[in-house]
Amino acid sequence: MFHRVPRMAAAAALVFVMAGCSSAAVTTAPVVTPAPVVTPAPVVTPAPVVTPAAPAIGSVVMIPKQVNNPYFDVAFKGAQQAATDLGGTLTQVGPSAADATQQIPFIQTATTQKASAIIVSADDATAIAPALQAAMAAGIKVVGYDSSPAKGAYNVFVNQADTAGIGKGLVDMACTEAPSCTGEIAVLSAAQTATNQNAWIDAMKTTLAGDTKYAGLKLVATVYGNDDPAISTTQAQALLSAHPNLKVIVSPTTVGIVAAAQVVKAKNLTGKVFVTGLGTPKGMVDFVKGGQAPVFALWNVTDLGYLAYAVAVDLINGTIKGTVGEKFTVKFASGSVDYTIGADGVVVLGPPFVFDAKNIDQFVTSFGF
Ligand code: RAM
Repeated sequence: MFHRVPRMAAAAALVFVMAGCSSAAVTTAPVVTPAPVVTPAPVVTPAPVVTPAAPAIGSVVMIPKQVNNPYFDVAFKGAQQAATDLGGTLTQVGPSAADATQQIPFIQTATTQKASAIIVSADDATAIAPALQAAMAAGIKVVGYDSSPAKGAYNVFVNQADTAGIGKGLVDMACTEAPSCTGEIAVLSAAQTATNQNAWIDAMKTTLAGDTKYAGLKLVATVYGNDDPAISTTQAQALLSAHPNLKVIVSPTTVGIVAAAQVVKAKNLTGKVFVTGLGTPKGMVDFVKGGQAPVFALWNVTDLGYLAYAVAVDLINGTIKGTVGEKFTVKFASGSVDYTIGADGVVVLGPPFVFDAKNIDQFVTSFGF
């Protein structure tokens, strides 16, 4: 095999020989090494990176227990903010009374209109279950919030707080308000069929029976105001007439607690009968300051709506399926929170806040509802 000597290399070798043979100064032309011939690399246009398109979020329908309840308006605002942040279009529709029979047609219409997700607070867990299962069979994601549909009739239920914790919190607040944690207490609830209300009342009974600390408290009645201001007022008045020794009305509903506090005030029973439960800071601030309801609790309802919508988006995208142990993160305006889906597909927003004279003004401002 022959190696070709490049021509210029040969010429350079020749110059060295000549310089070595003679002492005479020989001027030689400088050896110019030509630039190597560079074959330009072919221009390769990189293949575009193809990211599979995320499914469009589409239309999400929010169905509260009832539409004319300020609590659900706040949750809807939170969900609207999430729709702005995460995409999709959101509508809220629902019955004007907290009634499952009236709630079902809204679920059916959302199914016919091929919503991508339904976010629903159940007026009655089992009554609305078949309509929700039909929606799921049609490929619609179902997210329960606030009041749970029956198991198997939702993909994820967004619970506002731990149920047993709410029950214990309600009893503890009644214990604080009743003189020496003693006397008759009664519950003014919402609809008789409301899953969340009934679960909290059951948890209250478990708490009352489970600790001698509460032995002095006697639960004498549970009545239902249907989350209707007029019915709640009548029920509160009836409680006071039927139980003249009543010390505390516990109302785990934002509508009932206001009605009860108004009745106590109007009947000049301030300081004799106390009200507690779950209410909004704005709705209750005057009664905290007026002494009718020194302490009560709630969660951030705006965040509840935001979380429910974020879960719907993750289900639509397929990021989560609603399986126990799945993790996801939600970016609230206040910061990111990590969540894990628990037993029965339940996600818990977080612990509730307790309001009293010391912090109520601050919460009226920070919550804004
Ligand atoms: C009412 C509704 C709702 C409940 C709140 C605290 O507005 O009954 O379901 O979670 O109060």
